[in-house]
Amino acid sequence: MTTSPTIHIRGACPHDCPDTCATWVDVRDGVAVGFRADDAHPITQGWLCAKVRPYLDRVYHPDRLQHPLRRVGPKGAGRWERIGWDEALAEIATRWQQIIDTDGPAAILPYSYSGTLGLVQNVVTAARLFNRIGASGLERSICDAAASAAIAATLGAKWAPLAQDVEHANLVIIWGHNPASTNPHFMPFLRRAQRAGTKVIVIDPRRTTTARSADLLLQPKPATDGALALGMMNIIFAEGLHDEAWLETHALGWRELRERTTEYSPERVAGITGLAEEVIVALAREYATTKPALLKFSDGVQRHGNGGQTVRALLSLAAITGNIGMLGGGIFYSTSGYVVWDSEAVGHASECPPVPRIINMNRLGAALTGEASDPPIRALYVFNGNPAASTPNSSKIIEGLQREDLFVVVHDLFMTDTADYADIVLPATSQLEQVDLHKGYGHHFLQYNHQAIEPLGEARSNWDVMRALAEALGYEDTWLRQSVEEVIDEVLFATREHNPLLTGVTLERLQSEGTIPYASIEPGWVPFGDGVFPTPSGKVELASDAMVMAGLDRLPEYLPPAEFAGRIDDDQLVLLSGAAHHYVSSSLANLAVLMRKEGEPYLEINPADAAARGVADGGPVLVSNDRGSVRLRAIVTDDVPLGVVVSPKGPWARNAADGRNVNWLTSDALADLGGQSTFHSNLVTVHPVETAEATTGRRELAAMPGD
Ligand SMILES: Nc1nc2c(c(=O)[nH]1)N[C@H]1C(S)=C(S)[C@@H](COP(=O)(O)OP(=O)(O)OC[C@H]3O[C@@H](n4cnc5c(=O)[nH]c(N)nc54)[C@H](O)[C@@H]3O)O[C@H]1N2
Ligand SMILES: Nc1nc2c(c(=O)[nH]1)N[C@H]1C(S)=C(S)[C@@H](COP(=O)(O)OP(=O)(O)OC[C@H]3O[C@@H](n4cnc5c(=O)[nH]c(N)nc54)[C@H](O)[C@@H]3O)O[C@H]1N2
Ligand SMILES: [Mo]
Repeated sequence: MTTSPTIHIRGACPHDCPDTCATWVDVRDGVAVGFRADDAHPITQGWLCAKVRPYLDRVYHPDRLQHPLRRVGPKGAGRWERIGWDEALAEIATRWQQIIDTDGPAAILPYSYSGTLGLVQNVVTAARLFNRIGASGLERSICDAAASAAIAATLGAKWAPLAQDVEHANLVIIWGHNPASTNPHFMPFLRRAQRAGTKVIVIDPRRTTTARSADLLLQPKPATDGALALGMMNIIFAEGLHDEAWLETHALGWRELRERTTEYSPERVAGITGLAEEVIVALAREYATTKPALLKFSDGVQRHGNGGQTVRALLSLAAITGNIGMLGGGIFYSTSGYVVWDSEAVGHASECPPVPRIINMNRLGAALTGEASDPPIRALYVFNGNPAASTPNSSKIIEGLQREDLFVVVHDLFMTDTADYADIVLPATSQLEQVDLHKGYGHHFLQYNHQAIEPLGEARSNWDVMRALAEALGYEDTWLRQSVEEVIDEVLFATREHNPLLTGVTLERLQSEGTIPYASIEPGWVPFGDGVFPTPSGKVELASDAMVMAGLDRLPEYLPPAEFAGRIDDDQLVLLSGAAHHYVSSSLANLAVLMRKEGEPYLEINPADAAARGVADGGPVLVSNDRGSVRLRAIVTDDVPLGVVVSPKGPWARNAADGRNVNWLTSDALADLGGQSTFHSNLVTVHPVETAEATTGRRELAAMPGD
């Protein structure tokens, strides 16, 4: 017997994570038999995270959708018939055309976000066909909108240092961010720095995995970080620890900011944050006098009603201490601003009708149930997303998805919580079955993903489905017919024209080298190192007219989120719902090996809060608020402080006994900036399931934000 040779094909991890790992797929006889990390990649460094290591379990999962399906029973009843692609495409095109004729193209809403982050299978697919149709636009603000807008206004661009350069920091503050779970390939660099003497401080209400290995953990009350940062600045200015020379040259509005910070005395900030005055003073002094100091945050800290102003306050801290533009110091949020794909090449919008209206994705449930009325949404097309599981205020979304007059198409690899409510379900390829180009948001590399195996069953990639739908609708534009490689070539060429970081980057080089660093960015390189900021003034804008236009104060300020200000019941706890260690949002949350590791969906609760409610460790609890309720398993732990409970995102509702997940509780209220989601600004009550229906008396007053 002869064995066929194993071939090795370069790829990129497509999931929503700053690491964007470089991978290898080992293929024998057309079957993927190995999935590995690239040893040579400076960030991936030869290892994959716990989530992605068993990736072939996802690719060859027995539940992979293999062919198009049409609903035969009532919506959500799970009864389907197999149909062919031609029939599916013709039915979608006919229904959409009818809707366009009666209600106009604005009645069609595409919904997509982060299933894959690839240029073609995500960015371009989300734009071209829907631009051509003139469909409703989607405001993609579920994740990072407030921080992105705050950074654009203050610094001008989302630029960050190289992960490797954390070794030059003497102090790292990780603020409302859990990289041990959410940015794992940053951790070895942080550890190395720590061993060489860098101090690491974590600021998070929860004792996270990241916090366990830090030198210090500070646990402010949720959503009070803006006040903490302003309080630190109060001390820094009062003690003359600010860098006046740097501010004079590089910043706009620093004197106004100094004036503003006088409102945030250590005493007042201690009252707001729950941290002791001495702790706040010591933190301010340490941050201002230990240089370089790196402030690393991600998205958790901005997912509150006051997220935009909170991020402005964090950025201001780095500016007033002159840390920006210094090797080892500054702000590490995201590297995504280095290469911004040329939007005309991506979407060809100038050749299309104008976008008739934009629906905020966080308001999907509201939009489907009446908020979008002129015209009402009649068709929803979901790909790269699982809103029934991942978008806030799920019960509204389910209510909307059940509308008899709404035509829902879902394109996914699996029968997800959202696909459950579809009229037509289309099977999608996995990353191993498609071609794409990726750029990391935590590093400085482009990654090319080659197709490694043939599509499973009749699965098709996002771009292939878009092309087929364009054809079924009769559009003849060449940019709706290109191959994936042609799309990459076009967007790369257009972007390279105005971005020197892509100098010398070609499709051919990407295909042969797989990983290509941005030109001229290498270890030791410092963002904003030349002191020039791509803002209107060319300076760091601490006071900002753009923010006034966006409805905020000119200066950073602290206001409690509306959800907390409207608190009516002292029995309520603040629910934080961040990333699960073993899933990426709801993706991968159907892999048995990962579900075993993550365990049954849980709620972490402080021992005193548990005792006050008769909640036992491991026992079932009903967690509720006026948006809904969900049953979870209690984990009684002092990893969470009094007044705070934690339940991560990710678990699928359809796998839970009550058919729900944590997003039945989360708010679809928008934050102060960018139409941002507010996943962490939630008040809930918690009861053991036995007494869930009983009315409970008033409890001891728990520590709450805003107190
Ligand atoms: N394993 C894993 N990795 C992921 C993801 C995943 O689902 N799983 N998701 C990916 C995506 S989509 C994103 S956007 C990123 C998110 O990356 P992160 O922002 O690192 O993740 P989160 O867990 O959402 O939030 C981080 C921390 O914010 C804390 N937090 C909440 N409210 C506050 C507050 O008011 N103040 C402070 N100081 N801290 C607060 C939470 O306790 C949490 O520990 O991760 C990406 N990586
Ligand atoms: N409670 C709570 N909820 C949250 C958050 C939170 O912190 N707390 N975080 C929010 C954040 S930051 C984010 S970014 C969102 C993410 O929300 P979504 O973008 O909706 O992400 P997922 O839930 O992972 O769903 C992605 C879907 O895309 C599918 N998919 C993957 N690859 C492909 C492909 O190539 N083609 C097609 N057609 N489908 C594909 C996957 O199988 C999966 O079902 O979740 C948000 N939800
Ligand atoms: Mo996200």
